[in-house]
Amino acid sequence: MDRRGFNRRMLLGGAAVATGATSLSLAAAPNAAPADAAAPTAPAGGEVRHIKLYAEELSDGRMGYGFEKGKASVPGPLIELNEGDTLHIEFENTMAVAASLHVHGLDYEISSDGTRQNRSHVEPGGTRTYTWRTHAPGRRKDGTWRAGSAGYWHYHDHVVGTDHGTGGVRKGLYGPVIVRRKGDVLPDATHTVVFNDMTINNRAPHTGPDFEATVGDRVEFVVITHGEYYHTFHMHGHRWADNRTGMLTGPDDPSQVIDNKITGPADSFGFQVIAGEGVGAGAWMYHCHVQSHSDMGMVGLFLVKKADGTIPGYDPHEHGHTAEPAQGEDGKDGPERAEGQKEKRTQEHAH
Ligand SMILES: [Cu+2]
Repeated sequence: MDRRGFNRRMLLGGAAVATGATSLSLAAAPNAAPADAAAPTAPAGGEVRHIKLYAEELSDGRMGYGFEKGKASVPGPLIELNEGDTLHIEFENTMAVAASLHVHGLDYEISSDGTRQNRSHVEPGGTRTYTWRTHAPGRRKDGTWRAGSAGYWHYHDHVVGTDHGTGGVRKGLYGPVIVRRKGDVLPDATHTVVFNDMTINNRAPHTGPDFEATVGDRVEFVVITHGEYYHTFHMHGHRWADNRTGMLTGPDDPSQVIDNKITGPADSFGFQVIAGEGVGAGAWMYHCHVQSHSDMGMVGLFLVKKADGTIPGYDPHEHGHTAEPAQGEDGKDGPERAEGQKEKRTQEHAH
């Protein structure tokens, strides 16, 4: 199965029964759809899902979250919801220090805040269920408009090191959350870039992560910032809209189209691009555009291949970079996966 079809199935996952005929037909015949067919879109939410999440110490001193024991990664696994969904997360802290799970942007009661102040953290070896809820936008009884939960959000520890999780975040206890609205266009692949202090995804300088795609793929990026510094996220050859989805809704959408965005601690945003659209294949850089930061190694590659798999002008041995798979892809469907990134999309774990 091609990547497009595989990911679409993962996104729908256990929700297939609850979605309309349109989604089911798209999911059933991914290879038959011509390249210019309408993009698949997110279904309505309303599901109740249960997943497990572990906090683990990694052998190199980092800490990570993972859906399975022994599979923690930095960043943690992508968690996707549709507006209206509820997620119960059974969180197990396998570490020698207390930890927690704190989320941005979603609805949660104080008992799911993930802070010491209200005893919603988890002692070493302990387990706690955090509940995240989401809602669609709508009008309040007083006539004002209430925003929906849809957006590019993130989760992180709030306990390790200090009462703000400064030690946990520094060591890698963070990850992406995407809440989609019914009708949002679904990508072929999703990648997460976290500017954490002077690193990208806690990696050594000048070692990526690099992300692979083929010209024409719809690729989604989630960009999160943590730590002490402000950064600017820049991508070569590709642009996006500075709004909720990163995509224009039509010819009259007033959102600014950009290729560079300032981002500070705990900010998150996301967008989708068509790989190589109008510019072709290539080793397209993305990097922090603070000059000293890019010089110090806050840089990776968006490796956009031609249909035949080649990348003009690119010699991987020159850079020592290693490509990283999309979050949510299955290992057997793509290149060898980076450590701990073997989790399928969240919906796959719902039942
Ligand atoms: Cu920077």
